[in-house]
Amino acid sequence: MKPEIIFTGKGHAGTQATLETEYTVHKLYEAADKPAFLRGVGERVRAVASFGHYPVDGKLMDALPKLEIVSNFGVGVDQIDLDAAKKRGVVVTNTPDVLNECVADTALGLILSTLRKLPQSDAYLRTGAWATKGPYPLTTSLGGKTLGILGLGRIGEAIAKRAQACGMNIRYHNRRRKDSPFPYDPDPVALARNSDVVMIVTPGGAETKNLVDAKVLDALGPEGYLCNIARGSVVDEPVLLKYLQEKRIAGAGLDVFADEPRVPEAFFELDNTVLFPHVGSATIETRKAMGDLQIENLRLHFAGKPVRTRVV
Ligand code: 8YV
Repeated sequence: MKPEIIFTGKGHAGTQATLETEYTVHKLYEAADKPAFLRGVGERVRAVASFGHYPVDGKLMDALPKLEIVSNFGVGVDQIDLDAAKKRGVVVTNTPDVLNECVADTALGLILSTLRKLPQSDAYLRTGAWATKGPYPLTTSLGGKTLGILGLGRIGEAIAKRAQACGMNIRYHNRRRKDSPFPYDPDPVALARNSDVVMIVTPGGAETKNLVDAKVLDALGPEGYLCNIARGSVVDEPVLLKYLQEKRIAGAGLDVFADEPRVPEAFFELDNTVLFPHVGSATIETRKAMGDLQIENLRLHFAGKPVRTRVV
């Protein structure tokens, strides 16, 4: 008998196809009546394969009394209630490291696009403005500027390497200082005050919710830029929008948003903002590597072996 598992979201096609050959899969995201769906299958389900932002909370875990493991597709587990999992003895795994370089590439692309207004200059040419209005207006260089990394973990380190290659100086803030050659700022406001560009690389969740607020944006100032490759929840989004509209910061580059895939349309009107649809790790190679790791964690668990990348 194949173990019975649940998909919480429509995710990476190759990964889900492989899982459907190895397990009896129930697709929660397709259920019109989720409580009825869970009453129907919940007693038999031993694992959740988590895709996207659907909350894997205590309520869902209680509907799955035989739940043993939540295997997440992605490094961020802010949609999973880790305390609830711990309390119930449920193992949680994620897919770290295999995406570090790819996300860091996207982060550099975000910095380049935001400071050099690359998408805007592309649109300028495509609309014929180059021929009618002349050269695209000058923008600003990366070289010599200070990049403040908010959350210097493994992805943050990979971003720092790329930014240094572009001539940027690096500083950082973490909850705790780490062994690093880069200057440390004791809080996000100090980091923003000392930086030209702040790149958010922290985990999402309650601990970092609205960590970047009006005080941080005031410290960043009218010549400062904010980039976010982490989670939309880390920024007070309505405040950020207001600061961009009033040019109280110079610009923003955002790959993540508070209520994805819904993005406030007021952002679309802004010329000082670059918007990506959460493509940080979205390459063929990286998403396959993430899926392979998610699958491996499930296989190891059901073989009675230690999982590869355990969170709790
Ligand atoms: C993916 C991510 O967009 O790994 C994460 O935490 O945010 C990205 O890699 C996400 O995992 C896709 O569901």
